[in-house]
Amino acid sequence: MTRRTQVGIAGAGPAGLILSHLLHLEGIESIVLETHTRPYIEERVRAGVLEQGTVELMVNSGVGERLKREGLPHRGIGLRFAGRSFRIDFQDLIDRTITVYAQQEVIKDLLAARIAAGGEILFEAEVLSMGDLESERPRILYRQGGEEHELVCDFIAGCDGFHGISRAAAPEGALTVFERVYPFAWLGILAAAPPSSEEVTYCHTDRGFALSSMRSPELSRLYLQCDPQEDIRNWPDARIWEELHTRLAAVGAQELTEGPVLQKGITGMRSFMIDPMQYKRLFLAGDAAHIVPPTGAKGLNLAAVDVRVLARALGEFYGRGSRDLLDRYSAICLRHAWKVQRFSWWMTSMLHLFPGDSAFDRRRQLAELDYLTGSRAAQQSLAENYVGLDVSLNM
Ligand code: FAS
Ligand code: PHB
Repeated sequence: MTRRTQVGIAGAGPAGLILSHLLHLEGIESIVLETHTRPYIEERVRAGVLEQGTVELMVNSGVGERLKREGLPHRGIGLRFAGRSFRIDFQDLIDRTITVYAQQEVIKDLLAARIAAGGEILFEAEVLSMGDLESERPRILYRQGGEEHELVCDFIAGCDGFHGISRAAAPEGALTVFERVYPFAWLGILAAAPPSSEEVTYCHTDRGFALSSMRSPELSRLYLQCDPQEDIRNWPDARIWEELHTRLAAVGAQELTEGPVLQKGITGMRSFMIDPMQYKRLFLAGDAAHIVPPTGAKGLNLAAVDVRVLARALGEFYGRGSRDLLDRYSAICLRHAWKVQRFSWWMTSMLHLFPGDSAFDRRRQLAELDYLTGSRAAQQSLAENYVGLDVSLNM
């Protein structure tokens, strides 16, 4: 079957759903194609920290009511190293905050809004390929219900994540990749246990990085640095708790309360960018275009910035016939994304143990943390990056 829409969106993650919602508010029609089922994407455990700009985007676009009720506003983060603990006070330093609200809750709120507004989200619809990107009628070929279908669009938004097919739809050589793969991964758990810290707390320890986060007063989200080749089957719950106790105690963290582990997994760490983020009538957004190490809590927030720019650009095209912002989409988003990449790399390099690091490197890391906790200027720099940098459309 062949269908027709203005904007075909591959992927119903934060990028695809925020874009579909913002386009709807501009009166622009879209169809979202998602390979998984609705329950699968609503239960997928991922990010947890929303920048103030992302919260404002959700609230100001009418999908933030539950986020306002259930999100946990945080006015700072904790740092622990060499037996010391220190708080970066965002409110005092830059008068802005973050909110802890699980990515899957963002997905639920956006899906509910899109479906209530009559939006078309096709589930179990796997995008197979994209074609005619150079024409004014680019096409998406997808499989649903065991049959192949075609979606003819004015524009295609590739929001299908790092493992999607959108990047490959551009011809060989059209996109340049910039990448750094880190020599470690994060083992993360979601546990039915009260958080071991009031705020998101980053720990540099002699055994490796650890992160104490949360989803609610009853739900903890905890991570520990591990070997990138680790197999989660080698990490029974008892071993995970034991290592978390050891690492968090080493830096004087408050008592860690154990509880049933509801989900666990290992996520590789990489910095990945493509340039440009568009090819003719295909526009890439979110993880399809860039991956940041989660130490800066940026992945979801970066996706939100991309699609806020893309929705504005498509609004100007359909509203005023102007291609100006569409033509500048990639430059605007990459200028922001590279700054976010730098911050995420800096946080990762400061807090993780790198295999092969010398004693000098360890002492340099501790000096970085000592300088940071002794300098208001350095803390303001961390704060403004963590809470979210402003995005300029003028370039
Ligand atoms: P997503 O990957 O979220 O969404 C892409 C969607 O496209 C998916 O629903 C997928 O099913 C669909 N898709 C893929 N191929 C398709 C095809 N061929 N056809 C149709 N649909 C297709 N970020 C943080 O800030 N903090 C974290 O703690 C954090 N933890 C993470 C843990 C894991 C395991 C992973 C993988 C990522 C994590 N991230 C984290 C990053 C994450 O939050 C992403 O930045 C965010 O999901 C980006 O959103 P999207 O760009 O929409 O991509
Ligand atoms: C989370 O709560 O999942 C989280 C918090 C901070 C990060 C990464 C993940 O840097």
